[in-house]
Amino acid sequence: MNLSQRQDQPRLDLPVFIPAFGIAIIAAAFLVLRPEQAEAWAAHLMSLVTSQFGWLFVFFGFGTFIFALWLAYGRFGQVKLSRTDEPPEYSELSWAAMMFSAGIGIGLVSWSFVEPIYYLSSPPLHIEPHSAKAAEWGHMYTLFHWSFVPWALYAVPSVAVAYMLHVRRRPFLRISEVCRPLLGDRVDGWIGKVIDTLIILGLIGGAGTSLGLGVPLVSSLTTSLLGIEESMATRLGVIAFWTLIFGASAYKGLKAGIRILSDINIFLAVAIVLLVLFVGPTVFILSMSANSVGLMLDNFPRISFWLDPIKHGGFPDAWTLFYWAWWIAYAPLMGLFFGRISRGRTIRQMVLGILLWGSLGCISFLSICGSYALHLELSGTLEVSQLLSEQGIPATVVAIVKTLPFSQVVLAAFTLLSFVFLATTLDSSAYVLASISTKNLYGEQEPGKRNRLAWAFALALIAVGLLFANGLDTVKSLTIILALPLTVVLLLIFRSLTRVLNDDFGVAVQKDALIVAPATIEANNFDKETKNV
Ligand code: NM2
Repeated sequence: MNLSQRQDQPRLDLPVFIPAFGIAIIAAAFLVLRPEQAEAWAAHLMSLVTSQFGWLFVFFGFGTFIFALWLAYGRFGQVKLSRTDEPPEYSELSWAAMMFSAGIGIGLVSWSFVEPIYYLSSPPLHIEPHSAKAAEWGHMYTLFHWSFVPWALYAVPSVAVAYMLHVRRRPFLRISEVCRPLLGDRVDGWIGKVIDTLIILGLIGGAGTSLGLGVPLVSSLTTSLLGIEESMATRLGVIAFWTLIFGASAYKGLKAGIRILSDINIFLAVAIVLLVLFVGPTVFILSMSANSVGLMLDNFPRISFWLDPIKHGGFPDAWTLFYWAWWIAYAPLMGLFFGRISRGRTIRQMVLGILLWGSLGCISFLSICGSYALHLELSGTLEVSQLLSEQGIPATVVAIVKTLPFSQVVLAAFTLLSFVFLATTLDSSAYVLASISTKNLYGEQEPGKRNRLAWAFALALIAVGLLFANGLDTVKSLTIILALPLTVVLLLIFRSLTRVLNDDFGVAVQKDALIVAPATIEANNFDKETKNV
């Protein structure tokens, strides 16, 4: 093998891997060894970020939503994400299902029953706690935090990746590559490394919240199913079990198995939600859902920008900013995945598909589960809000699930659902972390096994750390702090997308004669920047 061949082999990208992995390990060690200090630091940094940059997050979220609409309905909406006239690679339904199971995870199950209950006790916009208005707004706000702005945050980087992958035909697994139209060959230098490192750190922050929420929940569900005591040991057991599964899947190629599990998960989620809808207070659930749609339509700009700048009550910081940060943290990862599976769609089909299917899925799930929990509370069947403040999310979720008929079966299904959601989110996170920290990884090539295991280990360590520095706030802080620099990276990606679209199609759309056929594409000389094809 000569030298140039050897240089093209996939290998660890040390300038990306070392700082990112180092910071992850140091953060995890700090959480384990000095949990109280870590908690205090995290709280301090979080309040610094939210107090100084809250405006940035809300402008960014709303701006991304408007940008997504412009992509769909603006001049480039008809651009097809492919070089040939082929139909979309996947049918609409399997495309939507794949996106949903990748884009959503343990977070949905954790919050579905309890988020409106939190808002009932500490409502937005200084509404009277535990009032009827607090219940209505609490229900709506949950849907707001999981629908249009969030899915737009996933949609835009996905279009950028899809364009570079299927039209420019750059075979890559790194986000820095998406910035090539803007930054040119500088993405091969330190700027590219910084972009990739920030993306890795952001994703660790996002996965941290999933772990911080998911591990105790899976542990509580499993122990309650088996009738044993929940403890630190069972939580550590969940992490160990997950690391084992991940190790096996990295070594034995269990990808197909995980894929089947994730398909089963969609069925389980639909079955559970339908059960809740039909055995629960159906009319109340449907009325709350309709009511919240109206409330949201009426107040969308208001709540998108509400920052409570005078009273500083803390609601936007703890919720809206946290949520935007959490979605931002996962956006590059989802961009890589959604971009890959969207060949053959137009930009409009892709953006509207992501916005509508994603929002519809989340709104249905959260609206049904949230209304059910609110009904339990308001009818006095179960003191959900008291349970939540005294015992936390996992115990409350278990108690709510137990109010359903066939509770053992539902509990088993819910446990499986949560476990698989946690496993698939982490599996894909570790996979992408390993891909980004590998050089010269093209097409369908896989990142090295040891690299994948190293990231799985780092995530497991962070999960352990978060168990020590107990508290939802530490978890949330980690996400918000690490997502802040990602807003700049995403802005670069967005600008890069408009640049490349203008370069390739600007003339065509100005003439109002956009014909996206292979011949036009060849004439546009797309390959001018394409290497390694
Ligand atoms: N999002 C969708 O754990 C998870 O559910 C992963 C979380 C960003 C809120 C995704």
